[in-house]
Amino acid sequence: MMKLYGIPISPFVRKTRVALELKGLVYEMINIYPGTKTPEYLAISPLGKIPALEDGNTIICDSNVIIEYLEEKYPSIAVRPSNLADRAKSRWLEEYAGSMLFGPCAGNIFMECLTKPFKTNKVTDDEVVKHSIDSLLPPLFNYIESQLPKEGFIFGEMGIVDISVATAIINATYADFEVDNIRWPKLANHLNIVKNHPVVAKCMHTEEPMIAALIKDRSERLD
Ligand SMILES: N[C@@H](CCC(=O)N[C@@H](CS)C(=O)NCC(=O)O)C(=O)O
Repeated sequence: MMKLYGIPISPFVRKTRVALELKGLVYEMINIYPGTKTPEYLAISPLGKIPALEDGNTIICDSNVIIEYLEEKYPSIAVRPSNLADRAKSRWLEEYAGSMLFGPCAGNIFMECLTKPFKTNKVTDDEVVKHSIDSLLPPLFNYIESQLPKEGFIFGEMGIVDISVATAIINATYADFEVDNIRWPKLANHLNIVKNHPVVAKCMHTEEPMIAALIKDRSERLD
C-alpha cells in the first residue's frame, strides 16, 4: 500500500490527500511533523519537508511532484481538466496558490495564532497576522477572484486546482480568519463548496483532533 508521510493539518498534505482520495486510491498515512530531520526521514525527504509519498520502491517528495506522478500512474480518474489549455491554467493557479497563499495564510495567520504558541510557548505576533490580513492577502485574493467562475468549481468538477486554491486558506480559517464575502464573493463561495465536497470534508474530519488541541490551547492562553 502507498504510504503518505506528513500530518493532516498541513496544507500541502491536505492537497495531496485530496488527490489520492479523488482518484480512489488506498494509502496509509504515516504521521511525520514538518521539519523532521531524523536520518530515517531525511532518507525519504532530504529537506525534511512534508508530504512525501512511498509507492513500493519509489519515493517522491513535494505535493506537486506527487500529484504529477499520481496523475500519470492513475489516469483513469483525472484531477485536472481534459482540455490542454485548461490543464495549463490549472497548473498555473495551483502554482500561484501554493507559492503565494501558504506564507500569509498558513505561515503567518495559522502558525502565529495556533502552532507557534503551542510548540514554543511564545505569544502570537498580532502585527504579523494583521499585516497578512490587511496588506499581503488582498492583492492575492483580488487576482484569484478574477480567475474564478461565477459559481461552482473552477473547471466544472472538483479538481486539484480547487483544493490548491483553498488549502492554505482553510488553515487560516482554523485561526478564525474569514474571507470577506463582500470583497471576494466568488472566493468565499468557492472556499465553502470546496470545504463541503465529500472528499475534502472526509480529509478535514481527520484533522479535527489536532485542530481541537490547538484551539483549546489558544483559548486557554487568551483567557
Ligand atoms: N513545495 C512543497 C512545500 C512543502 C512544505 O513546505 N511543507 C511544510 C509543511 S506544510 C514543511 O514540511 N515545512 C518544514 C520545513 O520547511 O522545514 C510541497 O508542495 O510539498
